[in-house]
Amino acid sequence: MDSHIPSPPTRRLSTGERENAIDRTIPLFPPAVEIDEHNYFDNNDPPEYLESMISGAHEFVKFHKYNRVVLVTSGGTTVPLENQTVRFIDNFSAGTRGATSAEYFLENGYAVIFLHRQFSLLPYSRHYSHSTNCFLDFMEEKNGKVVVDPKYQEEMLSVLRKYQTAKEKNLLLLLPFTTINQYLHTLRALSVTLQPLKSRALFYLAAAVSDFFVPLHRIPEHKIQSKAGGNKLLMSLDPVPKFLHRLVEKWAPGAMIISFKLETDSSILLSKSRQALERYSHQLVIGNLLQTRKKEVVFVEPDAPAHWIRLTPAQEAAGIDIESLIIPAIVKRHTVWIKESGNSA
Ligand code: PAZ
Repeated sequence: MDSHIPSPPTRRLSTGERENAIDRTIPLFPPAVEIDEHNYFDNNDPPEYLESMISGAHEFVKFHKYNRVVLVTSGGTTVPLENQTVRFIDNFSAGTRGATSAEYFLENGYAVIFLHRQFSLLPYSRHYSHSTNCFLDFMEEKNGKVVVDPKYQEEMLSVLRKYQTAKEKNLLLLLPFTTINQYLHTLRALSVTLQPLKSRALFYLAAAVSDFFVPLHRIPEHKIQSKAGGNKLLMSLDPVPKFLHRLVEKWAPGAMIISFKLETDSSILLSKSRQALERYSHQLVIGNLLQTRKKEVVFVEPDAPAHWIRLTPAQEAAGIDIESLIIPAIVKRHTVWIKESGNSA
């Protein structure tokens, strides 16, 4: 008897084909307008701690009322899938760009508000945390006491001094976030807090902010259960409103605003950066590619050709941070911005 066993249907679970992925070539979402701002902030509650956090920030800004203050955002926002959150969507960012940049801003005389993903890298401690070395590997025992291993002494002393100076002079305010909602509420409230500084305020938006989220009214309270017989979790995510234009026009008028644009496809980096600049009307977009972000970035600004900043092979081999080149270039532009605005610095 001729038995014919049918071959199983071809299953295309994940093809890796472009058309099945998010299409990054479609135009950016339109910028949020006033009604979008109301819709978002009226329907997604602020974090409970926001008021006390902002009162600390207010004191910090008062203390630095004649200085330049930079708000550095750093690390990735999460998108919770449950209100009592067991699961969430995250992204790759460790906060290296933000934490390293904050150190160079401090070196250049800025006071820094560091709005960062909780437990991501922090200025100064980044040298000894999240590394393949456990912090205990930097220590040794000597005469029954714990001391720093002599081979790390010199570098650690230099880092420690800078850290202590920042603390003693009240130059660094660390403010954490975890979710996209916490980030957006805090960013808006901080922007308003920085308004008295006018052009002396600088925004350096390096955080990797989620593009999609689950709005409060659709988020389940408890852990999503797997059901017998069901093997798929289908979710629908809304686009996160693009508030950069609101920030530029309403939340922080007069401040200098810099955003980052991350891409993985080098052929669209420049056009996407230019598009963001035109769309949000701010002062500078710093484009970078995931693969090369630690050794090259591109400055895209109005009325100027794109300007690449690159580490030389020798600088790369010597472990020079690209942020040591990026920040002085920004400081120059900020000085011009302050002068042109007629504000004293
Ligand atoms: O945190 P990290 O140093 O690993 O990465 C930094 C970065 C790539 C997140 C940052 O440089 C950046 O591009 N931020 C904006 C990302 C975006 O386009 O939303």
